[in-house]
Amino acid sequence: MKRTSHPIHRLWLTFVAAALLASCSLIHEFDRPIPDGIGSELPDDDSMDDGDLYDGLIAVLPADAGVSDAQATPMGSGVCPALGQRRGNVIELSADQVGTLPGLVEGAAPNTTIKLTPGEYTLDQGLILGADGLILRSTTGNRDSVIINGGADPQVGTVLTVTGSNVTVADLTIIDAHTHGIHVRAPEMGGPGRTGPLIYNVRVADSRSSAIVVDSQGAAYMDDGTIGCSVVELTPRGRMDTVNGCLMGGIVLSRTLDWRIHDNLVKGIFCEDDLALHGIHIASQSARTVVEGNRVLDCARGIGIGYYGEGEIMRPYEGSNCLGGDYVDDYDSLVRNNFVAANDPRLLTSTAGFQHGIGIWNACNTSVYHNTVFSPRAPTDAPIDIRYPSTTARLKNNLLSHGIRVRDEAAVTADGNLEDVPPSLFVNPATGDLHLKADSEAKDRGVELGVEAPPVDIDGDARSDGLPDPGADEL
Ligand SMILES: [Ca+2]
Ligand SMILES: [Ca+2]
Repeated sequence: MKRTSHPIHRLWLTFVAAALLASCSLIHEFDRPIPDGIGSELPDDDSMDDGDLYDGLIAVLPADAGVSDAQATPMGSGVCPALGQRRGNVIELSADQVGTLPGLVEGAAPNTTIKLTPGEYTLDQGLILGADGLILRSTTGNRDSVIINGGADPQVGTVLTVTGSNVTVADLTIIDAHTHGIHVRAPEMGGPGRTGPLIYNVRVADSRSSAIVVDSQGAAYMDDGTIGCSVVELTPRGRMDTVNGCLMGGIVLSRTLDWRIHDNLVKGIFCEDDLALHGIHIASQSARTVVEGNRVLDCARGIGIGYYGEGEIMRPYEGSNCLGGDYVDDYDSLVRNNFVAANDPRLLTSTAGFQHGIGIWNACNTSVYHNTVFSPRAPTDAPIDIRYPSTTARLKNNLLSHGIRVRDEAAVTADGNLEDVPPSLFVNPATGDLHLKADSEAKDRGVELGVEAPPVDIDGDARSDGLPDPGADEL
């Protein structure tokens, strides 16, 4: 662990060149349990009755096609089962009826399911999902079969605004939002908060501001939600056209409690001439977020827990041990089993470059276990960057291509981390596949975490041999 701010640049030019030429399929055979995540869980068929959302899993889907999806967690796998179907009021709509969609969605009764048949739905206004229990999804379960197109149109703005409790958006794609692809927030300042949104098996591509945003209206909060098994990406087409400069991230949570962000692929959140927010950015007094099993590729900053160094205390959390009076930007969050990789030459040569894989800034009581961070050259900060005096973090069994950095009087407990490891440990680091090679030197070199040990790895493989492998992958 380093306490210097001057990382040595090591350029593996031969390796990078090979990386650019390499191609590989990252589709694996999956036979794995759903992990015991902290926070909200996906509904399953054991908990269902007429009052519940889902009553059984539909057929397992094939893995989606496409470059990004080849690096995403396959749908139908143990950690990303297909969502079940719900009984009750179902409305089916096709793309030639898109003109009726905004009114239909906004006027829907609670617990309505709106299903879209395959096709492209080009909007002339955004959709407001305000009814409790509303579900918007495709008929097929395949997220590539339905595209909701925001046209980068200011009239449309944000494509989906979720204001109800227990709203589900699933199995579809959103492209070219002028603002956000999905914005989740309680409907009114001073009104009651909302809970329980689920965003699942969704792809959000080329939003011109942060792709998925969850925040509050004053003290009306949106808590206890899940964003899982989804793809968020920014391609060169969207990157050249952003609306707030580079003030944007992939998945951005503010003042939220008890969210779970799991098994997503977040890719390409960077700008050529400025510094973007994180691919997964949890800040502004959020608490108890679990960020696990995600692949964060080619983002200027990978995963951020806490961000602001000072501010006004807007949302204190009763029951947290972090209420010392100083401003804290995040409480009691957990980051585990994530892959973060930065290889894209456009990112590495951008003005800001690759800053850090995981940033813990002004975050109290944060656990960072079993993550893998790789880049072929040293990050501007570090693979894990810990800062600000209110930060207390536990870093255990992380596997890192460079050294951890601790600064600004942050307090860290570290054990079992492997730093400055070579790319030869990994299956294909140049594509972000940070699984361990069978003969990897990292095997079995972590420390026992006891009750804090994640029960499974990024694949859903059990961590049961008593000899933890550092990083997100257990062999
Ligand atoms: Ca092991
Ligand atoms: Ca594994």
